[in-house]
Amino acid sequence: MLVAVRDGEIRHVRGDPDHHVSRGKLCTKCSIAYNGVLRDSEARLTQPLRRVGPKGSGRFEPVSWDEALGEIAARLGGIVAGPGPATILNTHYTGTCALLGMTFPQRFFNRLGATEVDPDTICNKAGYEALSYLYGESDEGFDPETANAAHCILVWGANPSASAPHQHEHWLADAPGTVVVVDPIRTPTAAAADLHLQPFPGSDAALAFAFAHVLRRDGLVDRDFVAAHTSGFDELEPLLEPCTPEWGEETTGVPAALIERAAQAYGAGPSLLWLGQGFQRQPRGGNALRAVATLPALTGNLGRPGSGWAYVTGSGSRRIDDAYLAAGHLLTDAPPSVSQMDLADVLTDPTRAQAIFCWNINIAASNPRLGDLRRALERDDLLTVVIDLFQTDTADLADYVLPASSFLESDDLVCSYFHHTLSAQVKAAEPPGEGLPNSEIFRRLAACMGYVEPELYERDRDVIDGLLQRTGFGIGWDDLKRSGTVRLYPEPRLQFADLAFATPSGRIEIASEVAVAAGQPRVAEPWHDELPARGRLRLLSPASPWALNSSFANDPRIARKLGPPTVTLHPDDASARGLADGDRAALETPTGRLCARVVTDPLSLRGVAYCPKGHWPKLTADNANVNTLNPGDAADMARSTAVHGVEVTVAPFVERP
Ligand SMILES: Nc1nc2c(c(=O)[nH]1)N[C@H]1C(S)=C(S)[C@@H](COP(=O)(O)OP(=O)(O)OC[C@H]3O[C@@H](n4cnc5c(=O)[nH]c(N)nc54)[C@H](O)[C@@H]3O)O[C@H]1N2
Ligand SMILES: Nc1nc2c(c(=O)[nH]1)N[C@H]1C(S)=C(S)[C@@H](COP(=O)(O)OP(=O)(O)OC[C@H]3O[C@@H](n4cnc5c(=O)[nH]c(N)nc54)[C@H](O)[C@@H]3O)O[C@H]1N2
Ligand SMILES: [Mo]
Repeated sequence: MLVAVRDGEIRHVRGDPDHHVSRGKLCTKCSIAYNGVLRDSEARLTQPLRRVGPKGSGRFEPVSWDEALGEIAARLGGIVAGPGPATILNTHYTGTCALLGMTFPQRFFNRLGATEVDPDTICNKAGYEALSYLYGESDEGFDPETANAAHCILVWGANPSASAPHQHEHWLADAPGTVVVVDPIRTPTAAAADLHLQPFPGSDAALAFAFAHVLRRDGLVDRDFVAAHTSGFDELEPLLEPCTPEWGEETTGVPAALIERAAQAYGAGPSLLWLGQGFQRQPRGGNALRAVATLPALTGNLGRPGSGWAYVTGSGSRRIDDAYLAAGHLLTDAPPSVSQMDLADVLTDPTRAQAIFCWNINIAASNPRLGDLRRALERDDLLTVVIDLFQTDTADLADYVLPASSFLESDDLVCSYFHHTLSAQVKAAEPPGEGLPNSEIFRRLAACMGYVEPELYERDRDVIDGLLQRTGFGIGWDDLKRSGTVRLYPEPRLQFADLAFATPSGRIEIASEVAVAAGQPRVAEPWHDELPARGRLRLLSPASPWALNSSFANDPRIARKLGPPTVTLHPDDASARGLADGDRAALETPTGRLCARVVTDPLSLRGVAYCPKGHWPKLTADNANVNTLNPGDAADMARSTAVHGVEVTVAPFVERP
C-alpha cells in the first residue's frame, strides 16, 4: 500500500501500482475502511477504559494506562496465587496478521502460564490436521508464481472473489490453465471458471472419491509416483470401485459428465489444487479435506512446476523463527488449550475461567453461540480485558477496554499467506489518543506483574531485526522498508521439491496410523452428509465481499454496502415458505433467531441458505448476527468449527411481543 502523509497526518491509503500482486488496487472493502473508520478518531478507542455500570451495560470511565494495567496486574496476581494461571484464558486471532502484532504478546501469556483458546479452531484447524495425516505438515503451500506451468487449477471450497480479490481478479484470470471451482454457491469466482461443480454442502469427500474413480478408470493414476512416494493406496483402491461418476451424481448432485471432465482436466496435470477453508467447516470437514488432498498424491501432482496444493501458507518459506517470536521456552507447564467451540461453556465455570483476555479478536461477533457467550461474559467475578481499535460488542462486555494502534501506526513484518513474500509494515502516523501497539501493551503489563525475563521487554525494532537476521536472507529492515514487499525466491519455489514428507514413513500416508491413534479412520472415507430433513435448510455463512470477518462492519460506508443481514435462497425454497425478494425472514435454530432480508437467486442450490458472516450484532435490528444461530458443533477433527453444517428453519418474520 501507499500511504500519503502530510503534516504528520494520513491523507489517503491506496494500492501501490508497482506491487506485483495488488497492481495498484486494494480490495474494495479495505480501501473503504482504511480511508474511513480506521482513521476516524471519533470511532477509534483512544483511552483505556474501566467499567462503571453493570457488566454489559457498556458504561465506562477513562483511566490512565498506569491505573488500568496496575489494577489488571493486581487481579492477575491474585488469580495466579489462588486458582492458578490456567484459569486465565488467552483469546486472540486475526485482528492483525502482522508478525509482532499477532505473536509478540504470546511471550507474556507463555510467561504467565495462561490457557490458550486455540485460535485455529474457529477457522481452519480440521484442515491442518487432515493435511498433517497425509503430508506430515500443512503449511508449505505451492508457489502461486508457478501458475503459468499449470494445465489446470482446481479451486476447492474457496471463494477468492470475496476472500482474496487479487487472486480472483489477476492470478486466476491470467492463469493459462483450465480453472475448475467446487463450491455449492455460484460465487463470482465459480461463475468465471471454466467448470463449476456445485455439490451439496458436506458431500466433498464423496465427490473426491468419484474424481479418484475416474482417475483410476482412465489411467490417470500415476502408478510410479504412488509406488515411490505414498503408502496405503492398496487400502484406498478397493474403496474407489463403487464410486462411479453416476454414484457421485447421486450423492453430491454434480452431474456425472461434469465430474468426469473436471477429474480428467485435473488428472492430465501438471495441476494446482487450492484447498479452501469453506469445505472443512463441515461436520465431517476433516475427512472431506483429507479425501480431496489425496488427489495430488494419486496423480503425482507434486514436486514439479505447476503442481502442488495450497491451504494456508505459513511463514516457514519466509524462515520466520516462531519459537523466538513467541518465546515458547517461557512456558514451562502448558495447560491444555481450549477449543473456541467450548469457550462459552468454559467461561461459565469459575473453576476453569477466572479471567479472559480478548485481543485481535471479536468473539461476541465471530464465535458461535453468541447468546450463551454474552451471558457467560456477564459473570460478575470474571475479569475481562478487551484490547481493540473499536468499541466492539466484545468490548461492551469488558471490565477494562484498552486501545490498540492500527497497522498504519506501528512498524511490523507481514507474511502473505498465499505468496512467498515478505513485507514491511511501516509506521505512517501516531495512533489517535493514547493507543498502543499490542506489543507495547504487553511489555507494560509484564512490568506491572514484576516479571524479569528480558524477552518480555525486547523492543519492536530489535525483534524485527532479530527476525530478519534469523531468516538468513540477508535483508535488513531499511532495505525492506524501501522495497515494501520482497519476493524471496528468484524462481518459482517448488513445493515438496525433494519429495520427502514429514510423516512417520517419510511418504504421503494415504493410510495413516497417526490418524487411527487420533480416533480417525485409516484412510479417508467416501462420506456425504444427508440432506436436511423437516423443511430445514443448510446454512452457509462464509465471507462477504463487504466484510473482513467482523472488522470494519462499523464503517458507515461498509455498513451501507452490507445492509441488514440477508439470506439468499433458491426461488422455489423461498416461495415454498411464502417468501419473496425483500421480505423479512426469521432464521431459527435451537440456539437462536435472526431476522434477515430475503434475496432469491435461481443459481442457488435448493436446500441451501446463504447468509454471510460479518455484522456487528449491536448494529443490527435484533442485536444478532448469523453466529447467534450457530450451536458451535465441532467438526470431525481437532474440535474445529463445523459452522457450515448448521441447519435452519426459514419462515416469514413475525415480531415477538
Ligand atoms: N458464521 C461464521 N462465523 C465465522 C466464520 C464463518 O465463515 N462463518 N469464519 C471464522 C473465521 S475463518 C475466523 S478467522 C474468525 C475471525 O474472527 P476474529 O479473529 O474475531 O476476527 P474479527 O471479527 O475481524 O475481529 C478482529 C478484531 O481485532 C481488532 N483488531 C484489528 N487490529 C488490531 C490490533 O492491532 N490489535 C488489537 N488488539 N486488535 C485489533 C479488530 O478491530 C476486530 O475487532 O471468524 C470465524 N467466524
Ligand atoms: N472479504 C473477506 N475476505 C476474507 C475474510 C472475510 O471475512 N471477508 N476472511 C479471511 C479469513 S479469516 C479466511 S479463513 C479466509 C477464508 O477464505 P476461503 O478459503 O475462501 O473460505 P470461505 O470464504 O469461508 O468459504 C469459501 C467457500 O466455501 C464454500 N463452502 C461452504 N461449504 C462447502 C462445502 O461443503 N463444500 C464446498 N466445496 N464448498 C463449501 C462457501 O460456499 C464459500 O464460497 O478468507 C479471508 N478473507
Ligand atoms: Mo479464518
